[in-house]
Amino acid sequence: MSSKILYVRLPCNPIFPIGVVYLADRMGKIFPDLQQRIFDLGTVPPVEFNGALDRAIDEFQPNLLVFSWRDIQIYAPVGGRGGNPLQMAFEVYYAKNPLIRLRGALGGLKVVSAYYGELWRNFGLIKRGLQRAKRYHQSVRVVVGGGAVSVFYEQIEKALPKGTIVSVGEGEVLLERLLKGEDISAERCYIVGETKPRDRMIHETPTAIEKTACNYDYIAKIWPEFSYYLQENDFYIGVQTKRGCPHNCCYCIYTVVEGKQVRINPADEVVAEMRQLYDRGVRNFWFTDAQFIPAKKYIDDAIELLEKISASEMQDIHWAAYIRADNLTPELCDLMVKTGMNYFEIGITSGSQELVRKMRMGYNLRTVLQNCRDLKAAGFNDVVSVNYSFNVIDETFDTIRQTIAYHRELENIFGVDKVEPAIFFIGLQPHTHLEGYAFKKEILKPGYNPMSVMPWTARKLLWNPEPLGSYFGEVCLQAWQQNPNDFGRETLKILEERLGSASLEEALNAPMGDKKDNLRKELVALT
Ligand code: B12
Ligand code: SF4
Repeated sequence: MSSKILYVRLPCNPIFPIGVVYLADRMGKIFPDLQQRIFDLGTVPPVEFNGALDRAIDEFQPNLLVFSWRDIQIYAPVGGRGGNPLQMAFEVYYAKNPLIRLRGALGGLKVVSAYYGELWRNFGLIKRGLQRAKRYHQSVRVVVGGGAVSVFYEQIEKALPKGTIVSVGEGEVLLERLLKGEDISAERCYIVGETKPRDRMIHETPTAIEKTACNYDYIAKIWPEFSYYLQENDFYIGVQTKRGCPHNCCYCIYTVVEGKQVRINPADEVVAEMRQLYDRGVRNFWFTDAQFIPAKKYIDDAIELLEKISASEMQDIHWAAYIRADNLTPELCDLMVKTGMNYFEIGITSGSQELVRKMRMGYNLRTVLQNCRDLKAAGFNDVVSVNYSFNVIDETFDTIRQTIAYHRELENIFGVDKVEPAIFFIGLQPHTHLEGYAFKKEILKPGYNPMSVMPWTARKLLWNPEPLGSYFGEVCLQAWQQNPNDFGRETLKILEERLGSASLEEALNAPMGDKKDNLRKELVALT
């Protein structure tokens, strides 16, 4: 029987479903006669999810259902899913005023029920899709994958129908093998009720594939709603230029999901893909790489790509990406500005070199500053988002002061209004060094459920351990109260008022030695 694949992107905020687009493109190239259809629940209003899924299945009658699940975690310092989950959690855990605690609890209840509601709704959609498709093909198979599945592949087993293939990381090779009827046991996957995920499966190296430009003429044929993403002209459409990240940042799982081996997509193919989107009116691109310039040795690849974009006559485009700003050169900075980079995120996590080293991030903060100066000199005048996650490992009042000094220097370079401090607290993820650290410190016990948002577990997973946890809790609550619309800047302002700032030199040097005694003394003095 020939295969008919229906790709169902499970409900998601409207982010371009680049994962299923790439999968369908690749399968279409390998199997030209294959019948495929993309169905994106991200473009469907919630009340219509069930009906729309039924209709898509009735119309297409697939015998292979590919479900793509993008995100599950909700610990973001922004609104959504019934409120600001970080704020509500902090109100419950740290507010002294019982009324605020109550408000947090009520809000938290809403967020928690929305979270579990969405989880069960998605599992329900998978089961429903399977039942419906069985009307047409008893032997229909279900495969699930995507970012959320890669992170939580071990936890979702219990909630999925028997026989579901659960995939970790990239799905191209797995789907190809499935369609060829080949053995899939060596792939990063398991089958619910038949096989178990291998120990440390996520750490297995993904198989490299040669990426070619996505054929958007083909995609438009198999995806009737493609134009939905072309209507808004401020929408950033995903384009992947490479896969993999060689770093070891203690809280990050990208480096295992995508693997440490960086695989560069040929620059000509990337440009050809952008060109097709450009011709359809797209002007904003998000390079969806874990890191656009993962290490120094990939600078030349980034230069080649940007030179080719520059030569392509797509002059009025903008692009954004996660950028390790320690890997820039003046030439690269010029090209970034020239090709229209108008937003980037630097995840330095802390402005203290000492902590950056302890978190195994491999950043040299002095180099980052120098490169930012080069970028400014090249004419970059847009917004840079700097991600700080306080209190990851061994934070002290001194390291907070250093972060303040560092941030103020970034403001000196780019301008206060151009540097957006995004204050996160890490949502602890499985298979990371930080998880290992939490086991060692007995904050978590092996066997905990990383998907749980029940208050007693969430308190540990929303990483903000004592002795500084309550202190940060109190500062953040004050920031939300004083200036909820500028939470990041307000938090830094309060911290500076309370603790002062270090000198920049202190921030940039990573002195060895134990500051814990100082921290204890300062905490006692504050209480
Ligand atoms: C780039 C990125 C962003 C960009 C997206 C920009 C854009 N316009 O596209 C920005 C910064 C906006 C972003 C935001 C968020 N993101 Co994000 N993001 C990523 C990142 C780095 C890459 C995603 C990507 O597009 N990759 C390229 C495409 C081609 O790969 P893909 O979609 O994963 O698809 C491949 C595989 O997953 C697989 N696959 C996909 N579906 C299926 C289905 C089957 C059956 C099979 C077999 C395989 C398969 O094959 C595909 C092709 O190889 C990932 C981390 C990572 N390294 O993967 C996180 C990630 C997807 N994000 C994540 C999250 C949580 C978020 C946020 C919700 C964060 C927050 N709390 O605010 C937000 C909001 C997103 C939203 N829906 O509104 C999580 C999701 C998992 C989770 N923890 O819940 C990830 C995995 C990071 C993480 N480890 O936590 N993100
Ligand atoms: S550089 Fe970024 S993507 Fe790479 S391991 Fe560190 S946090 Fe993760």
